[in-house]
Amino acid sequence: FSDNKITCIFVLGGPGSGKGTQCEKIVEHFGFTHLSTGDLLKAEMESNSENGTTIRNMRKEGKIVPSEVTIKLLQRAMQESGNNKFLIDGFPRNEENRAAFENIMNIQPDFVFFFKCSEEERKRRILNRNQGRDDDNIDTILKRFKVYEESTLPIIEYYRSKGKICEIDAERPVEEVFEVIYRQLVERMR
Ligand code: UP5
Ligand code: MG
Repeated sequence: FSDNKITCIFVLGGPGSGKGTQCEKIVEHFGFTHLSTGDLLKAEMESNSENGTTIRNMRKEGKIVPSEVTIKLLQRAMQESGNNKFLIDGFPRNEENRAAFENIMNIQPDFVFFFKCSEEERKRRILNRNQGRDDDNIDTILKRFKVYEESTLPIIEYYRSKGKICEIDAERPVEEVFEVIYRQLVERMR
């Protein structure tokens, strides 16, 4: 990683695989700005913007919001951060997201963390989360899982074919997962 270029790491993995949890820990130790597109979209929805209704409806069905909406929010957050090192959590989720990001932003990820975790464990985690997320009900959870399998797994395979996947066993306890991530980051940022 050089200082004057943008460093970008995508963090992908199924709903409940621990993307947000691990990104927060990475931020404590490395100088990244953490941008969860799911959180950015939720904030946009709650701000009563013109896209609010679209986002609310898509979230309820676990569907992927069109990239023009998501990328606009990402661009704004990246500019406002004043940083040049980004952890982009939960994006790109499908081919349309991926192509639009690479074309519009002209940024390629340095690499992609892929959090591998069984559906059973992810379901358990989300149902235990209990933070009042509008999409943490069993109906929507199953839809999110399906969309992930159909649309996001192919993106992971795309980056694997480019040699950019850093696969993490995300089934283990939070601290153990983070130890592996920490070592990977130290190694890759040398
Ligand atoms: N937990 C975490 N790690 C654990 C561990 N190792 N062991 C035990 N427990 C662990 O973790 C989930 C829960 O598990 C927490 O309670 C945590 O304490 C515990 P979290 O870190 O929140 O997992 P994460 O992978 O971030 O799960 P999240 O539910 O956020 O994933 P999603 O990908 O489903 O949600 P996101 O917010 O990214 O997207 C929501 C919706 O927004 C999507 O369904 C979609 O409709 C829309 N969206 C778009 O359209 N476009 C986008 O680009 C992004 C989102
Ligand atoms: Mg999350």
